[in-house]
Amino acid sequence: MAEKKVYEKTLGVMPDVISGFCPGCMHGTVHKLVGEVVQELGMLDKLVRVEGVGCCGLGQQFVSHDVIIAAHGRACAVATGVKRCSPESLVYTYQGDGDLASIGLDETVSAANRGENFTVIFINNGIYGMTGGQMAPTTLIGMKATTAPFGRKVEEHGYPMHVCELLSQLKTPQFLVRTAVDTPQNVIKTRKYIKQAFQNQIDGKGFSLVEVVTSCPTNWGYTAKEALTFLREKMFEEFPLGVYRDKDKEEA
Ligand SMILES: Cc1ncc(C[n+]2csc(CCOP(=O)(O)OP(=O)(O)O)c2C)c(N)n1
Repeated sequence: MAEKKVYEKTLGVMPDVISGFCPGCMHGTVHKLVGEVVQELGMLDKLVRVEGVGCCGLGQQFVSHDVIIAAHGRACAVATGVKRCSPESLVYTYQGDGDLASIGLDETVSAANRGENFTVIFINNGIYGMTGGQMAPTTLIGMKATTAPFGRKVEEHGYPMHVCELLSQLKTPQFLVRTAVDTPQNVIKTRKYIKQAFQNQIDGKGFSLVEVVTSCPTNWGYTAKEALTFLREKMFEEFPLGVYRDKDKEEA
């Protein structure tokens, strides 16, 4: 039977290597969207990625633009330095929930509050992925983690943290959105949001954050298909998708 090509990587955006991510992981989709959008904006040669530690920190193997790996949680602080020293660069951080909302929460809130002019891509998979499934600030109530083997309990661990809602209490951020890439429609929406977040930076509007609620089949203990069901039934219930702040619309 003749081979039929069903997928091709966008030239110049991603290197021609086999993805090292687990089956059902959504990092690859988000990497592709970032690259394609910035290519469309004609800024690929100016793009600098500051990545957090974790599976998010594997990106340097799978993207074709410049990458700085920040110490765990410090991506927003490093991105602040890069963007302030090199304002012509298009800078984004790429961070997991452990990185952005736990060890790096101060850096995230402070950068958002200062209105730093860069873009944040926040991958919320409800767990510490790379290190083997420890509880993250975004782990759901009752969800098992290696550090919460009987499931997250409110009385011991508090409620899941909602980053878009938290940051929307600040006056400064320009754009805060929570989205997903589980269906073609959501991929199209996420593409639009990522493009807006980068366009905001090009226009000097300040801090934009795109939270992508994703699955981690390996550490959730599900198959890729089961993880999709969990994502839609449980994760989206706790983390409603939508625009939490768009200053352009507020001012219009
Ligand atoms: C200062 C410091 N503390 C702890 C670690 C160990 N560590 C590496 S990755 C990681 C968790 C990352 O989880 P998350 O940010 O959710 O990213 P994911 O792997 O899910 O993409 C931890 C705790 C480290 N590298 N540095």
